[in-house]
Amino acid sequence: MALDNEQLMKLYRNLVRTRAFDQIAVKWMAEGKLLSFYHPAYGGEAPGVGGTTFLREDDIIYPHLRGHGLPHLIGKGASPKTYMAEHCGRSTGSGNGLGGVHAEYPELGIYGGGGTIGSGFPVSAGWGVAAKKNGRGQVVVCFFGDGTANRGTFHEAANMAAVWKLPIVWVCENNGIAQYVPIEDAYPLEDMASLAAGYGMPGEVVDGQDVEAVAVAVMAAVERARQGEGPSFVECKTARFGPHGIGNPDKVHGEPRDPDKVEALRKRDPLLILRERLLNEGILTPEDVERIDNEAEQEIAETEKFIDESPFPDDPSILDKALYAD
Ligand SMILES: Cc1ncc(C[n+]2csc(CCOP(=O)(O)OP(=O)(O)O)c2C)c(N)n1
Repeated sequence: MALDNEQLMKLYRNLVRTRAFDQIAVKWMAEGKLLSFYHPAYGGEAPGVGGTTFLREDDIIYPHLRGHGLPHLIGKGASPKTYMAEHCGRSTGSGNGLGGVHAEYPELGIYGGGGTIGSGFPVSAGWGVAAKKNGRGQVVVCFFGDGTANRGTFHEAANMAAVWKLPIVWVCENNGIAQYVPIEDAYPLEDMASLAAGYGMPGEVVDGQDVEAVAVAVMAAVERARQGEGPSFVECKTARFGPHGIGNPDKVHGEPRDPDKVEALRKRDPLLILRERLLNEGILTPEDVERIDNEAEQEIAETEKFIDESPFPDDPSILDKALYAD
């Protein structure tokens, strides 16, 4: 599947919006506006944006922790306004200000998350069972990091998904480091996608800095799942340009990351790679670049106003609403 110009522009816009919101989250965290912790998506936005932008509205996703799912939520069409309000603990947030970093947009197939990494695997398998049973052709896309793939929950869920041919796409965002642990200390093979062979599903490696390559690979796996052919594994080789989380030292093995290596990673910025390509091919003009940047800035200004005007939750009865479905 090749993407048309309109689809490429959609990816570009979502990357720009993701980058802008990710950067403002870091700023708001420093200012104390953002109440929860934050793990920036910076440099690793393409798997989330590429893997969600062309999903069906009723497809289900489990977002990765980077940017607390901002790339995935923006790609899926969720409102960054209500998500950032959630991060800031406001009652207008997607979880009434009680969910913190976890987003809930049930109408978009986003049902929250968990702080325990790897908790997304079994719930994704469960959603896969539901999707298979209801016959509506929904697909589940579960995003996770390389370190998270080493949790036992992945292997249980991957096995069940394969045996029952569940409509699930496992998308590994491999940035080569799990907080401070380099992948070579935690995983014996070159590619995480090799894990797929153990469960009899296709495993593909893509350039995770090329958002189009991600979108094409994930959507092919999604179509396969929709046709009833079962799960697939897509590994996106990506990067993180900054520290694991705000307030964490940017270290590996207790030593600062090699600045030359970080600089080399930054040369492969997913946003700039796509921008350059679209400009070279005349799909995007310099005026478009400015307009899209301005639109993102405008969206942020509106979001900030919305947050500043939103109260913190203060009515205890909100807990009933949060715990029980109508
Ligand atoms: C069970 C569990 N152990 C440890 C943590 C703390 N923790 C949060 S993110 C993270 C690293 C995850 O690495 P990876 O899956 O590679 O994702 P990355 O952050 O590199 O994108 C760790 C250790 C946690 N949240 N849950």
